[in-house]
Amino acid sequence: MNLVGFVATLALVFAGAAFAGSRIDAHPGKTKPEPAMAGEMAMAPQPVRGLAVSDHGLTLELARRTARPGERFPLALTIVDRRGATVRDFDVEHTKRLHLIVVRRDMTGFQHLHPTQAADGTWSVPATLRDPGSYRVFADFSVGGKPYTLADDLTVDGTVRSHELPAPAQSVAVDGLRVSRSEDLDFTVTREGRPVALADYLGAKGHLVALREGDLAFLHVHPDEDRLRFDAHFPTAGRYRLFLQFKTTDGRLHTAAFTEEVTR
Ligand SMILES: [Cu+2]
Repeated sequence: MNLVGFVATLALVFAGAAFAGSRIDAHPGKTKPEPAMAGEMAMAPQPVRGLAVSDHGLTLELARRTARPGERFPLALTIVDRRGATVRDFDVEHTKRLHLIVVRRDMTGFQHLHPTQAADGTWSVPATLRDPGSYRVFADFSVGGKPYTLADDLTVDGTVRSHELPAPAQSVAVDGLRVSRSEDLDFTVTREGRPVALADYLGAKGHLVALREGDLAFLHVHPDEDRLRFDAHFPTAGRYRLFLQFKTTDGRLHTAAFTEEVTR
């Protein structure tokens, strides 16, 4: 490599670090990246998760990796350590010890499940995957204070009809409700124009999962304590699908999905 090439590579690495370290407030269609401060530059960029079946010594093992469309089946898995021993002790995160997110590769068919653990350490939950296609299964948990998001694919045989990601929108309709968002991921829920009261869900006003288009990288998005507001740090430009879940006071759980376009 010649010097010019070396300098260009360094500049690229530096630009990458600066970008990853900067705070991005994403809006549909535009962003306003704040200048990266010296302190933020020193911070390790927020790692994306959910791209690997194995990480830091733990591995996700699905009991089966195929299903028939519409068939109810036990979606079962174990988390094993380096020696192949089943992990049994999990920390409680968002009121649960293991969160399972299932979504088709085109980001349709989103499900958020909470499996139960058998005495032998196996996690299982009844699941139904309606449409054929390749599904991503994310196991989100924490062991010994360290968070993990491991993922594997599960295939449902049949003719696949893929869907394009919907365009970004300021509000979406779900279950007779209207969910509106602000530029900084502050959400409001209304019914016929009037605010709707929300019950707590998983120890907060709501739960948000963000997945990146293309590789379905999984982002942890942290909720505000008493509002339907979230603090997201998108690692790269691109399109993301946001899955917002909240509970109304009648006990029903609702899922509203938004497309987020993060630009440089
Ligand atoms: Cu969960």
